[in-house]
Amino acid sequence: MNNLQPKKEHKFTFGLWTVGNPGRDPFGEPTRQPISPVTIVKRLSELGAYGVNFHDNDLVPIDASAAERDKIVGEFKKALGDYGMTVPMATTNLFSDPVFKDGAFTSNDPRVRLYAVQKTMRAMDLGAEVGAKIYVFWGGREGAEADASKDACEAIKWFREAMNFLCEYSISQGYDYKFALEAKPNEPRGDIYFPSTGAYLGFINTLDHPEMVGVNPEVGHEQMAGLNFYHVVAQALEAGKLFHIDLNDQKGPRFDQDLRFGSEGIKNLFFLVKMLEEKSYEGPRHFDAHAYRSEDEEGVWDFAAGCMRNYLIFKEKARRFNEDKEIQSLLAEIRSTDPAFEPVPLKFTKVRAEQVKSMRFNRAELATKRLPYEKLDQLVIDLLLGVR
Ligand code: DIG
Ligand code: MN
Ligand code: MN
Repeated sequence: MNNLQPKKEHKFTFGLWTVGNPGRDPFGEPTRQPISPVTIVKRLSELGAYGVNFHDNDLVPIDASAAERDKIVGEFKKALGDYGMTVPMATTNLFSDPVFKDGAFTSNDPRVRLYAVQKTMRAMDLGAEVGAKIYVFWGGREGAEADASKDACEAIKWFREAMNFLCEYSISQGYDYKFALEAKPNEPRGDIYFPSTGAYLGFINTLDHPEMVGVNPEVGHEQMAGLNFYHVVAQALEAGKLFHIDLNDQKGPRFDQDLRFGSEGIKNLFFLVKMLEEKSYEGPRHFDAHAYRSEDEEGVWDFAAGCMRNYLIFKEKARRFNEDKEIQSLLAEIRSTDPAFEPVPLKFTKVRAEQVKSMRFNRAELATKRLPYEKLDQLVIDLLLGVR
């Protein structure tokens, strides 16, 4: 199988925090030395990536002076130019600093809520300065352990007023951002508000500028809730709200593993890639994942290469699926119906309503239709395992 070399046209991106993850976890200290943003830009470009993303503090430390900020941003912008890399997305770290211990936009303390908006505006300025056009919001601390502590309806209102204010800020600054909301059911909070992409799709329509706001589904986050990620993304894509996507992998419902893309859920991610490619998703293929804690720095770059390689393997397998005569003939059989059947278009008119109501169906006969899904699914397994 050739054409597995990542190219800029594939739009593969990584967050500075992903390949820069030092291997810390809740039960252990870092196992790797930090990697500078300039080194990350260089190495990812050499691997064939298209761009990098960042939280404000991945690039500029929270207490950096204005002069330090300008120096860091200057070096970063030079590296982007030197290595031909872009910054499609930026986001805010509203979860690491202790000030956000009870949430950011949904903190019980109005001072913290306003500080979170201020921090986000400054991070939006930074993102715009390096060309980002997508702005992600992951509310990692927007939630609760003790529900007595916060009125969940009030928390949603606080979140909405922050989003409405920041949409207006983007418009007033001429940043032309597309906001992408990222869901997660829990961790680090006991429960996180807006636990799934579907929850956000319902929330977006309550905003003042719903047209500016979409979603950023992450594989592992939906799978933590036991959901089928391919189905989740299909709804977002079909609604025109897939503004960004966080690709990684997960061994089913457990803590957020952020594993190398394609390392676990092979069949589900195959159908995901097939859909992204065939439904002309135009956004970045962002890997929000990190290497195993046991890896050294070389292993980090093996991890990054593996994410992109697996995406391209699934893309090539999708091409073979579409060219596979046996698979396509089975699909034609499954989707066939009685040639004499005259369907009624479900575009309502009173005439059509009467037509549908007066149609005669033979339930017993309909129930006899053959559905060779076992054979079809086995052909997919054969395809993915390289047997056909
Ligand atoms: C975690 O999955 C979150 C944070 O890493 C970040 O805010 C967002 C950006 O993709 N994903
Ligand atoms: Mn995650
Ligand atoms: Mn993410």
